[in-house]
Amino acid sequence: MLLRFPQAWQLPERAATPESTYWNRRQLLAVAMIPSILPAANRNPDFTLDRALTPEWAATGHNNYYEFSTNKQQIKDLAKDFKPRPWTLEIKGHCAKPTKWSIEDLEKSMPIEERLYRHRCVEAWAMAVPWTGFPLAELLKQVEPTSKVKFVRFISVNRPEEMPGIRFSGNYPWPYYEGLRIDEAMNPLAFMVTGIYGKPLPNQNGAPLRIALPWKYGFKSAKAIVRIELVERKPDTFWNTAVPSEYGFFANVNPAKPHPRWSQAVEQLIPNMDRVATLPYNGYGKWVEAMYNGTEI
Ligand SMILES: Nc1nc2c(c(=O)[nH]1)N[C@H]1C(S)=C(S)[C@@H](COP(=O)(O)O)O[C@H]1N2
Ligand SMILES: [Mo]
Repeated sequence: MLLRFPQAWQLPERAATPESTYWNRRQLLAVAMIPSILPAANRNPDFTLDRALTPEWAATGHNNYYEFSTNKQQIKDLAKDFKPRPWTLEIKGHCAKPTKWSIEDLEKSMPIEERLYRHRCVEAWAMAVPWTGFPLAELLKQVEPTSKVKFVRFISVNRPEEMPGIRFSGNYPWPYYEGLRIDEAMNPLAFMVTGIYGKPLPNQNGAPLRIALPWKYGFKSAKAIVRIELVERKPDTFWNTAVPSEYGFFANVNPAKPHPRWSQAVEQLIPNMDRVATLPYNGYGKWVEAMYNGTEI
């Protein structure tokens, strides 16, 4: 019988080296590698999921982004030449310190973390993804809003030359714009997004900066945001202006309130379209219920 003894080069490094030497060397390597890799954002343990994460290819290949197309599968291709950098975000309106930042300034100065969030489109498809970003409240605090501020407006970029959907669907009120009440904007769930699956946000998901509001239908979460305005009056919003009978201002996820053309009681998880019961506030009642006193749901 032939007994086979592994050669040193066949052993895992762990087995051939004393444990402490191995780990020290690993730590040195890790330190040496830092400049060449993106620092991984810490995952915030407060946000857990009741379902599997959506595969990355599905979440980045099935999109709504009318500036490019109404065809969800084509947006990825149509958006590939969009230039998300250089980019400036401006905050103005009723505040002590109106400010402009480059996207790099935000990535450096804001407390970047990862959150697992559900995402529910008003059309009834849904996904669950790891977003990277920072709380909107942290950003708004920087400009010192005055007591006049009752609402916040978000304005998306307007680049018809890079966005065929703007060029060819002329009757929509471009650029895309959305709004929140100030308490909604300051809610810890309202999250500014710069990445997904630990990578920079792809163009089709709203690079370089979009918002995620997981208790509301997806259309409230504007992509490619260039300006935030702090205002006194309830602002108009893109979909409420375009089709007021179908899309409201609050748009909190509500299984009991059907869309005029379909039920909202069930949602379908991309990519397999598994059917799951829709939850009030998309399952985020614990964070947001108190803002609405039993109304708007
Ligand atoms: N500027 C802009 N933002 C937008 C939209 C859009 O068409 N334009 N679509 C909204 C809708 S309806 C949804 S469901 C989400 C989709 O985000 P996702 O493609 O990253 O899943 O983006 C929202 N934000
Ligand atoms: Mo949507």
